Amino acid sequence: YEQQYLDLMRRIWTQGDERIDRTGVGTRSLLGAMMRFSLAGDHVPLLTTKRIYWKVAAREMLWFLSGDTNIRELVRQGVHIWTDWPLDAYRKATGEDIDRDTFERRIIDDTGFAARWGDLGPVYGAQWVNWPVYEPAGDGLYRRAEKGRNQIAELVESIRATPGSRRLLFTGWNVAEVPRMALPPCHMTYQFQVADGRLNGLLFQRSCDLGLGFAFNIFGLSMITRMLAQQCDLEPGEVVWQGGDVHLYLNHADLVEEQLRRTPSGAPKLRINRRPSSIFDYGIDDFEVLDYAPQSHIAAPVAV
Ligand code: THF
Repeated sequence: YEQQYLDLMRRIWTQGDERIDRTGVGTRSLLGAMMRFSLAGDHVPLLTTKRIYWKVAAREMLWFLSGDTNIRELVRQGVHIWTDWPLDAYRKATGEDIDRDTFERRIIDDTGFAARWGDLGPVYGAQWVNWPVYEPAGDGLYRRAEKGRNQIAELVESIRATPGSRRLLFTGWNVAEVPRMALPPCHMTYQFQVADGRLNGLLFQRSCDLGLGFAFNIFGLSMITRMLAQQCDLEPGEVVWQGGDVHLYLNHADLVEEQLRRTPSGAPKLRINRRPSSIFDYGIDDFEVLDYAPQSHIAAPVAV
């Protein structure tokens, strides 16, 4: 199954359109790609041609579902993948040449600092479980309702009540709020389908860092599909990944060349050890990956 990924990587590296992107690093890029992976028999599309820290991806997914948009809880759990954006904003705003570790320490130790500098704006979690709703406040004015829409809770209800629906989806792309986000959602729309007692999951990702982020995003899609299936008494089916702008950063040359020399090995499985009482009650210890014997980790810088 992983060959699809390596083939796409090779195609973009050799044929992608080279341009300077938003980050200034430069990419080779292609518009439009699709991959499919089966989740049957607990299989999970976890890359084996390099080690993926799947617990980092799992903690990130649980953080999205909690509705949190501040990096503090992630940093507390030893997850550093979102630190670079607040750190960059802090450095630009203050001119202070603070290093990453010191910044993260202050986020953990100082509640006020975390509130001021650790928040990413109304990103994923905010839209997933608390999409803003406005209600009439008289005189043609509207005010923001105290409680927003919980797309995830509504999705669970919809899968159970109307499994044949073509509207089983949630999205982070809130047009009105995109300008206030530290980064507009990359993995932006998730859609589900019930077929023959199985739950299939699809992700549309408008922008994909194929060398780094993809592995996390496909694991996240598989994980939430498994969780939803469990909550709705369905078997896991397959996951479909659709990429918009799929790219490789030019400073990932070593990673790309090394990974393309490797051959996929083994078939990892994801096990959920418990059935929590709702989609919001899962914890990291509920997840276990089996039969994962990846090849060595390949370090690569993240473009901010
Ligand atoms: N920006 C860019 N340029 N790439 C991305 O993948 C990306 N994301 C999120 C938001 N912006 C992005 C952040 N997610 C890593 C993994 C996921 C990230 C960001 C960084 C990363 O550095 N992974 C390393 C080390 C993991 C670790 O230290 O635990 C790896 O080797 O996998 C895509 O959602």
